[in-house]
Amino acid sequence: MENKKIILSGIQPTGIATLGSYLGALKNWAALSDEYDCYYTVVDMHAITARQVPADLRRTQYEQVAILIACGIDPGKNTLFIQSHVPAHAQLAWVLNCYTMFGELSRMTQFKDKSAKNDENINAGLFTYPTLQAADILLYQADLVPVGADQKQHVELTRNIAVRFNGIYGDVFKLPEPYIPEVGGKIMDLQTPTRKMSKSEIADGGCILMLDKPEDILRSFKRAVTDSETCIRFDPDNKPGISNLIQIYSVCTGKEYTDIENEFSGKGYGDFKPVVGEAVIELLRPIREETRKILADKAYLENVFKEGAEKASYTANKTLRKVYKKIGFIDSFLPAKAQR
Ligand code: ATP
Ligand code: LTN
Repeated sequence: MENKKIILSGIQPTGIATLGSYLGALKNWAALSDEYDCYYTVVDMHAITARQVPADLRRTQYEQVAILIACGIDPGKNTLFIQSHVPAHAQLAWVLNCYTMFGELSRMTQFKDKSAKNDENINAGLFTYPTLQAADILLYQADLVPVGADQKQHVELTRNIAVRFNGIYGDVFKLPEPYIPEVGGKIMDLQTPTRKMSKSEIADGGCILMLDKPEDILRSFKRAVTDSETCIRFDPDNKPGISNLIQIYSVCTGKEYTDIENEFSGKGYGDFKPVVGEAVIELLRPIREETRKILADKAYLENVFKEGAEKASYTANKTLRKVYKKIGFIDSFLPAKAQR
């Protein structure tokens, strides 16, 4: 355990995770979980940067943790926890805010996109969202951060903050690397294939959620927007819809793009779309069934939350104590050492 490299990643409990989140991030979370010492967190504090219905937020946190376990992440071997259960995240985020520049945060594309979409609620939390994410990562001295391509900029900012802090105080933080899959790093919406598939845009059927029923998944794939040609060829600039389907089929089956093009040469979109839909259904079926079983045992999940928070706090408080000491806060008022 001690010599393994460390992974941290997070997912927002703002709804059921999408097929995009699964292929871009969660699939890797599970694949890496035997080889690394993994900390996976459900980031409720990030979620409230957009207005949430409290009862829905509470429910989706249970669902999200159940989905992670159903994906193959064993809470006995990894640390699975809810962000707000470990106060060190908020504490380090405040410190890091004082080492992050206004200009840096203004350049974050996620902030620009989200504030453009919701100009009624451009709150300070949405602006400083990346410093809380940096705290998530740096508290655990993570080597790797498995995420989708959209999060690369936030991991780069995290490195910049860490370099700045280390430059002043010595080696406090390890510099993390993003881990983004070559295929699947950016799954596009099935109705608007020039836009990332996202759970905040589920209205038009272009988004597949991990717990969707097989018949709904198949219907969404049959209706996927393509182009006016007929040939199945990977060309994201000119054929974004069909290229997205090829990408999805490739991650589901492990087949190369050229093999897929050959397999479907001479066949039409009407043949290809349901085959991709079926591959996704089979990929998600065991996860959906297992999630339902896990969700039936609330006491088990609450025990996972509790043990996860204890394990995470132990590591997080070690880093926080070091940071507080370096910046000149007085030791004796630091949080008591957590027991492991
Ligand atoms: P929202 O759309 O509400 O902002 P999201 O779906 O982008 O949320 P999360 O569910 O918190 O955000 O993302 C969890 C992980 O999944 C992140 O690592 C993110 O990069 C990845 N991810 C999300 N959507 C996609 C996608 N369409 N393709 C690949 N990876 C994705
Ligand atoms: N910002 C990410 C979620 C997130 C995260 C993290 C990812 C919060 N903290 C730490 C990796 C590491 C998102 O919007 N998907």
